[in-house]
Amino acid sequence: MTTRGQTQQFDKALFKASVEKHLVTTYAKTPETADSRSWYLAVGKALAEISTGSLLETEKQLAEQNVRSVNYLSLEFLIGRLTGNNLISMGLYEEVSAAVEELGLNLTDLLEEERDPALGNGGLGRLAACFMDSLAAQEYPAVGYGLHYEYGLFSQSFEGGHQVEAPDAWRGIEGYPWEVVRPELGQTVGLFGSVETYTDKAGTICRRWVPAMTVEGVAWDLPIVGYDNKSVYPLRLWECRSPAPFNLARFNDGDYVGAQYGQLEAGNVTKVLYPNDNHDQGKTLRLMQQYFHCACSIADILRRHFAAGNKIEDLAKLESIQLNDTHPTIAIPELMRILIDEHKLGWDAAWAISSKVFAYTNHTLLPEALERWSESLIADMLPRHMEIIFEINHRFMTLVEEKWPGNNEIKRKLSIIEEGQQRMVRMANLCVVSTYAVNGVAALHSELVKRDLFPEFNELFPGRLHNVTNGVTPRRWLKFCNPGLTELVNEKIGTEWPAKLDQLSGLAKFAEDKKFQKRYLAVKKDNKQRFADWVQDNMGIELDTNAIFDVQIKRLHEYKRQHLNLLHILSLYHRLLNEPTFDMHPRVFIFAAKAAPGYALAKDIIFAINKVADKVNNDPRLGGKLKVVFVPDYRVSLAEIIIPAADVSEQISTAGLEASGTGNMKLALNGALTIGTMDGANVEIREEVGDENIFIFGLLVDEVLKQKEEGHDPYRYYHADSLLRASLDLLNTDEFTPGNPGQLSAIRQNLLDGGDPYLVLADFADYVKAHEKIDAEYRDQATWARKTILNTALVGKFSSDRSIRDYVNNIWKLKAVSVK
Ligand code: GL9
Repeated sequence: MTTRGQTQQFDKALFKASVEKHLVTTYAKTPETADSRSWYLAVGKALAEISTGSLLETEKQLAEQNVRSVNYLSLEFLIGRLTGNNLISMGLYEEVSAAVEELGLNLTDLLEEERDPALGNGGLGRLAACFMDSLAAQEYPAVGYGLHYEYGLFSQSFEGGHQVEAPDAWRGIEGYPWEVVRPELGQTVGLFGSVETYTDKAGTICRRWVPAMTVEGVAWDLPIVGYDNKSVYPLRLWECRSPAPFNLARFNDGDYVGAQYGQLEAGNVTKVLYPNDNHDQGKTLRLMQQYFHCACSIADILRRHFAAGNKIEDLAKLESIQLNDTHPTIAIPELMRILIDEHKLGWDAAWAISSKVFAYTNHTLLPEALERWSESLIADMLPRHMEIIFEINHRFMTLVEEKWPGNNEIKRKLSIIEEGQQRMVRMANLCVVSTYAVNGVAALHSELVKRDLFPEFNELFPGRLHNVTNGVTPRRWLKFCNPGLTELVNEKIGTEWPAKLDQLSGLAKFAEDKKFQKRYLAVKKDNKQRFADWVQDNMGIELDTNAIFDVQIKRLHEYKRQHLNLLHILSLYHRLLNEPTFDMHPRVFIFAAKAAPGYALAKDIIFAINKVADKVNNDPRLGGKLKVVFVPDYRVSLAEIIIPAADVSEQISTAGLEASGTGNMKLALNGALTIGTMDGANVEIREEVGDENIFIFGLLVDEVLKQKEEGHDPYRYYHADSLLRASLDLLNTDEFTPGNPGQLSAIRQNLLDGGDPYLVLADFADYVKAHEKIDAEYRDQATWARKTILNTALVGKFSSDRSIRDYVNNIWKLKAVSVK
């Protein structure tokens, strides 16, 4: 264990006293009456006391040195449990484990008491959390700005195979021990009202916003503890304390979010996270959340700037603001408004600052995910901002006219304002026009952003479009979640790799080493057992750890094609029962996924997988060769058990649609072999691990586009491929829903008569072939061992430390500051 960082100051006796003090004074329990949860809370509070001190000290030193920093604005930070991870970063894991043992407690059990803060939907929110971890680990000055939702992503259970959502009160009754409220940082945020013209003392005619109402923002800080150093950065989450305007509930009739609000006046703006994945719902309250988040964050950035003694003119020199997707785009007109209306800068001076402060990350090409807000909604809620957006667009259109004189088609295409029945504001266009850097999240995705999404912007603003391939933090996604592999790796290459993941390549030379192979496979087996025990305890399903654990864990979405996986399972079921010569190594198909509450087909797919699971898990004719497990309530802490146990990683999106993926990286790092399409970061994973150590199948991006253009005919595949036909037709029987045929036919219907929008049928045959290859290669354990070891060894590139260095060098231009 590390000896730098906070370790030196640790005093076991003092720490135990602090835990006991918090148990009594903060949680009103005696050591005799305390249950495991109270002890966890007290330990968390005692640790938070240490990290809060470091947070304040970091804040102080950075302000004194007045260094450039990045502000990461995101509506989502899917941080997962903090206690275990912060212990690792603080270098206190063993010490605290020993201390709590003296109190008669077991640290591993205590850590299980922590509820996951689920303040995000999936990859985009988890990426923000990994990035904060890597910023702190490398001491690049940063503040994360998000929202303090009362309810995080809904918790999921199954009733009769159907998804049921329940609110997620992640803070519990006692509050979350790691957070600290900062009343002195409170903000007041205006809404609605009108814009008035007035003449100032100098005789200038000015515009200003007169809001009709205000709400209060309260800051909560969570500590982002730097790995093996003394820096602790704030993740600052804004809570709205005032009730939302009561007529808002109207806009949310009958839906999941509406239900969380209950009585009209009960809800405040930050009550609940919107549970959508790659889908824009356009709800009024969501815009209000976005503006509330931006207004509080921009005001806080300016507060820090002025508190350090700086002038407004120097803002772009000292601050960069990264917009995580278009969700915080309204920060741009908000800063312009403050610069012009409050600091009295002229348009050009204000634009010179603003356009050098903001940078934007695009996370998706899916058209249904690109945010557009109706002009009338923005004009109503934020009238001054709408004026500013019009002015930005007006000036931009002049630029377009200069470049392409008289070309109205290009103007219509690029305009921030989309004309139509109801005029809409295109937030992505606003971002590209108003930022100094735009990036995609994997090489392929960034190319497609340039080629297909913003080709003319690339001509207009050469050099503005970048790539930064995503990454994951090796602290959580290897060192913390996989202690067995960590120990083995430490023994072979030393202990520096969690901060220098490229060093994993030092394992490659052991890939053929029989002894090492055996130990590596033994670790995998232990991890499979740990997960199998979890499944036995929580779901009552028995798993054989000799089977191939084949894992697809991610949000449920048609483009991610969980239904392609399902069709393959149905094909195996069919062959086991109908092909006397068919043989396969035992397989466990493991799914975990939440569906957006309003996404009917996604819920149908969950139901179908659950029904198929019920049948195959109990069908003696299959000889235990086929098991299907749909683990409920997918969340970060579950991923931490599933990923180390995976043999196969399913990354099977339609090519061109998964911007990057990050689960693919975590799984490869933990030694799962990828079966995947040439999509997102799969392309770069293949580059790193080599074509022999990954199973690539399916249409390429341009083949997908061509096939769509020419008109994809699902029935052509259906008639030509008898295995596909048999698999699809099973969905029309009552094989899995005894007595109720047709309960699963919506999926078949969508694929055949719905036109198969994600080309599932086009990739089916190649997918089946790739799985046959996996089956054959797994049976040869030496081959498999070599491949799985090489996956761990060769994915060092996908550390989020490298992603952050890419941002720092190419976009943010920060210098690391070591806190003393
Ligand atoms: C996503 C992309 O779909 C992923 O491919 C990408 O890895 C992540 C992070 O860049 O961003 N965009 C997006 O809206 N989501 C992503 O995961 N969805 C959720 O976060 C639920």
